[in-house]
Order: sequence, then C-alpha cells, then structure tokens
Amino acid sequence: MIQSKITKAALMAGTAVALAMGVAQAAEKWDMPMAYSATNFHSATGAEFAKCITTGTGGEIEVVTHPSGALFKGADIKRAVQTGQAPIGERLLSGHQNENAVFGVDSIPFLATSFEDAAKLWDAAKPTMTKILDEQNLVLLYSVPWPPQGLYFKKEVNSVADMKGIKFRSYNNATSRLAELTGMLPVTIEAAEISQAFATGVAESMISSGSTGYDRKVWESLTHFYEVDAWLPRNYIMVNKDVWNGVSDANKNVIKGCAELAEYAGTWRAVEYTQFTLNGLRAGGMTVGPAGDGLVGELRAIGETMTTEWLEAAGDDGKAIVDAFKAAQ
Ligand code: PCA
Repeated sequence: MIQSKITKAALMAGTAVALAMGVAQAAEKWDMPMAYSATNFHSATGAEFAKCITTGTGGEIEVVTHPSGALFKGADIKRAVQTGQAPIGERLLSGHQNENAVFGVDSIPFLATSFEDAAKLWDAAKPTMTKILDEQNLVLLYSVPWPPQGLYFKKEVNSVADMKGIKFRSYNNATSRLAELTGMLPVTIEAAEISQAFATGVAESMISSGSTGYDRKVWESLTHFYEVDAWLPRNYIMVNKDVWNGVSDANKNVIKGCAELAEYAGTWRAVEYTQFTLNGLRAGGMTVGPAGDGLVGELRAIGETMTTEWLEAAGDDGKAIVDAFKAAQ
C-alpha cells in the first residue's frame, strides 16, 4: 500500500518535472549537412531519419537535412561536426583514410564484394570505428553502404594497358592509388561536381556505383560501365559528442531507434537501387556489363598490392578487423 503511494507520488513528481522541462526546453534545430544529391538514396534515407527524430522527440529536436554539399562540402563535413559548426552530418567513411588508414577498410579491393560481406565487414569494423570517432569528439549513429563499385570510361577498355593516361576522378585515397597503379591520372572531385568535370574533360573516367553515375547522368559524357564489384564503400552519420551529451536520455533513445531504422532501410534501398540504376545507365545509352576476365585478373593483382599496402598502414587495428571479418565469413 505504502509502496504504491510512494510510486504514485514519484510518478506525479516526475510528470511535473517533465512538464516543466517541456516548457523550459526550447526546440533545438539541428542542421545536417550531406554531400550527395537530394535524389540519392543516402540523402532520401537521411531525410527520413531527420523526420523520425523530429517526430519522435515531439519537435524538441528538429533535424533539417542539407543535401548536395549545400551547407558544407563532403570534404569539410567531418571537421564541421567535430568543431560544432554543425551538430550532425553525413560523410563517406573512407574519405578520412588520410587521417587514419583504418577508415579505408571498406575500400580494400576485392575484400568484401557483396552486400552480405559488406555487412559482415562493417560488423567487424564498427567497434573500432566507434572508438576512433569517439576520440575525435564524434558519436557514430548509423552507416549505409553504396552499391558495388565498377569502372566508368568513355571508350571500350579490356585491359589495364587501355587505361594508361586517362584522367580519373577519385573520391578517396584508395581510388587515387588505384589510378596510379593502373597508369591513370587521378584528380579528386566530389560527386556533386562530377557531371561538370566529365562534361568539360577534367575527368574521363571513375570508379563508383551505378547509383552515382545514374544520379549525375554521366551518360551525357561517358559510354561504358564495367561491373567490377571491387568494394562497397559506406557513408555514415555522426553527431558532435558535446551536442550528444546534452541530449536527454529519452531523446537519445529516440535518435538511436531512428538510426537503426535508417541503417536497415538505407541498406535495402542500396540493394534495390543497384539493378535499377544499372538499367538507368543502359537507358541513357551506356554499355553496361561485367568487366572481361583479363581485366578482372589484372585488377585483382593490383588489389593484392593495395591490400598489402593497406594492412601495413592500418597496423594492428586494421589486421584485427580483417581477421574478424574473415572468421565471420
Ligand atoms: N558514390 C560515391 C562514393 C561511392 C559511390 O558509389 C562517389 O562516387 O563519390
């Protein structure tokens, strides 16, 4: 009896506190920079994630996405979130490979080449990524893969020799290294700017997903897409740790729930988008198909070189991730 009275009193007090807080707590607006076009599936997933948080927190935290690099360009998003210029943001994980090789684990050629293996590799890598990001004042919320990476050209290519001297658009260290090892000339360009780069001849080829080629209508400049399935890089969503620490437990739970949902939904979008976008490239007039055996063999040899280099650069942390991934296969 007594106990239930106490419980009731505690509940009432709790409600009073919650109401007072509700009144006192002004709604916060979180601007969320994203690097890719609004129509891209990562951006669509991010927009739903934002809505989920706004609804779930009853408007206490309103998340507003800014796709296409409109608020911060891809290369600047992590720094912006780390320093609190933006509370939350999305970035290509392997874009940070120059800070720490471990960030490039998802761009090791031919290590994880299917959605299933990419998920296993992420499971193996997530604790280490969470820790590295935490040390950089960032909280990892969720991560979604891109579809498998293939090669785009404006001519038929059957061997590495055919690539010599081609201007190649890169998006991280691994792609620049791939260009060097195939005799191409790497130039780093954000996805938001590739249509123009191809139209003006600043770049003539790239490795990317069918999704990015489709989003940027590359058939206006390029002619061939070779399915190589070299790797499936990931985007991830991060929050500034100080901002995160200021969020109530209830709202943290809402955000974590929304993040889980977004990771699941985004991953399925990536799977479904794969064939859809390859068909879109075909409809745009491109020749789309698997790379020939000769080319694949040469690329695999280059992949081995890159794997050795990565393992050297990523040290014990990197090796532990790859070992855990292989054990899970
Ligand atoms: N699209 C991104 C990264 C990987 C992908 O498929 C890009 O090309 O920038």
